[in-house]
Amino acid sequence: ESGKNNLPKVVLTTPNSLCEVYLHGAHITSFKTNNKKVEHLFVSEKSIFQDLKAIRGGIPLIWPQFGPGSIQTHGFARNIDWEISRVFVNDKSQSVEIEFTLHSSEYSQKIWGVTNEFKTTYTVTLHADHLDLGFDVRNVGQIPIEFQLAFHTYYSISDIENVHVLGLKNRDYIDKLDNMKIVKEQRRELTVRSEVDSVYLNVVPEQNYQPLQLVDLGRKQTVTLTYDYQNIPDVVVWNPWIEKSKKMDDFQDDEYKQMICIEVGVINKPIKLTTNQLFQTKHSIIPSPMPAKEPS
Ligand code: TA6
Repeated sequence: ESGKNNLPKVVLTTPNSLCEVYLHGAHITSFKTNNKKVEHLFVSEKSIFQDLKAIRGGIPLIWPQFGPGSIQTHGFARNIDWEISRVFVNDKSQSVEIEFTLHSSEYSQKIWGVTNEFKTTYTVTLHADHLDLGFDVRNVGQIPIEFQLAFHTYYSISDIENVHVLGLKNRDYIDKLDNMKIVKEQRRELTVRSEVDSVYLNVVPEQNYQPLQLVDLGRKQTVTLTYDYQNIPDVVVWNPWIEKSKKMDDFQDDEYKQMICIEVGVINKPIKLTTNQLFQTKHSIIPSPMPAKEPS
């Protein structure tokens, strides 16, 4: 169907859940559970739905660069249209799956700077109570390709003062607000009371592993983020706070209170793919009602 600004989008539903994806950037803009009543993703009221511009919110696909790339910040995958290559309804698991494909083109080669030949597929699987994302890249050219990847998810929250992130204690992070200094995270509960832009490195399970979770005391809800930590081990936490929000033309000044980005990806050590090599990874977003009391 046609979405904002008449951009084409698909809407996936199960009896309990809903997911909306624009072909532009294969960009997920809505993921609802609880009988389609609870929206887990934030999209800015001022988001601009037009070609060559990323939608502000939802799950931007950051590929093949994270950060200031050759020509576009955060790569080109989120700025161009993908095509739908498969839809699959799985009655057994009560899920519905859609696959998007992006082929290399002169546009991507211009942006990427070299004549890379790739076939990238992005699979979105909506379950009754969670969302599975799969991202595959095959190098179908004659030269090696190198890339970063991040699922740049904007979570919708009751208020920034009500939330904290679990699972990052004792992890090293690059503080992008302090000259890329590497700092060890001391906090079990990571709260946000000012601008934050941190790239946590190699967040892989250790003994008595605390899963990566976003706890929202206002919504009485926890979202657990699971991911293929061998391939996408890095985790970014970002909130623009007041000053940065004012500088973003596709973001309202006070919207920093309603969102937090927790982005799983591979940033610090880019992936290298030789001819015909296949990279595959996956990431799941699993909301659940918060336990009556925090596990001790
Ligand atoms: O993931 C955090 C970040 O890299 C921030 O530095 C900020 O630039 C944010 O992404 C949004 O970037 P965008 O290009 O979508 O405005």
